[in-house]
Amino acid sequence: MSEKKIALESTVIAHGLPKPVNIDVALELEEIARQNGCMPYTVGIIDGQIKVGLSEKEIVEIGTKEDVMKVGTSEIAVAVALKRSAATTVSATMRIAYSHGIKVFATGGIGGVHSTEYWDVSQDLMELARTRMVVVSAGPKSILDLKSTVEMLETLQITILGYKTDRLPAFYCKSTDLPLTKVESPEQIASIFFYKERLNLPGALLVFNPISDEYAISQEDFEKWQKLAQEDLEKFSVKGKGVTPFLLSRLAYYSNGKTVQSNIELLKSNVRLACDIVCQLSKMQ
Ligand code: PSU
Ligand code: MN
Repeated sequence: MSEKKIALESTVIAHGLPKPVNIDVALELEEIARQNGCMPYTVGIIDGQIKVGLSEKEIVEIGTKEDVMKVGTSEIAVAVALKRSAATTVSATMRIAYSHGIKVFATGGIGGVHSTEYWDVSQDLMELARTRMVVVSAGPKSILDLKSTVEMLETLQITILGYKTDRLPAFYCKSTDLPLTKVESPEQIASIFFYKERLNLPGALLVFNPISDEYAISQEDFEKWQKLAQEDLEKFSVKGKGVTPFLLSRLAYYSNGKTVQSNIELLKSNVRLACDIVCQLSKMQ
């Protein structure tokens, strides 16, 4: 039987979580994958070299150094050519992992449509539209314009499933009022993916796994902190790639670390579900 592989990304390590817990989390996620019968491959770029499976030393490097780039698919070649070290986002991680034959990927929250007054739509969506992988996340990041993100996912023909839920989860928040197709088990997810391959249908199977009750943040608390974080974004005129990391760090500040704890727990839960899906897929092949 072939090895059971899951991909993990490195932007959440370098730019999503605060130092130094980021490194502990990255290593713990890998350990959870192993305990659940899978080999973790954390994707990143070290001095221009694409790594599918960063070593512990490389994870520490990506999680510590200050000049680590954040690259989506469009900047992979830039980091390689200029021999830079880079953390890969959902889009770049998918592109690289897919070309190495990995079919299942676990992350925290996907990128999407931001609520800025100008056009800011994550590259994640384009990659999800063209690359056939199972991607497990806790929903679009709550900092996004969720309605527009869902519409955009639909336009791009991305298959979306709610794991044991028929309402869109939104990262730290367990649920919204946006409807979803519900699935009940990793078996069902694996069989939908099996048919996506069999029928030669492109694009990701995006599985939204809601954060557990214990770590979920109430809509009310989230909105309070989000308002303050958005005000800071405007005050400091942060733009482009900086937007997501900036908002996440301001939310961590205003929530007194609560959002960080939630982010860590949802990541762990997504890795567990991703492993269950890989195990089901390997039974089907
Ligand atoms: N999930 C997390 N934390 C993160 C991210 C995801 O829990 O920091 C990262 C992912 O790498 C995702 C990126 O691809 O945020 C989206 O960034 P942007 O909005 O700039 O495309
Ligand atoms: Mn953006």
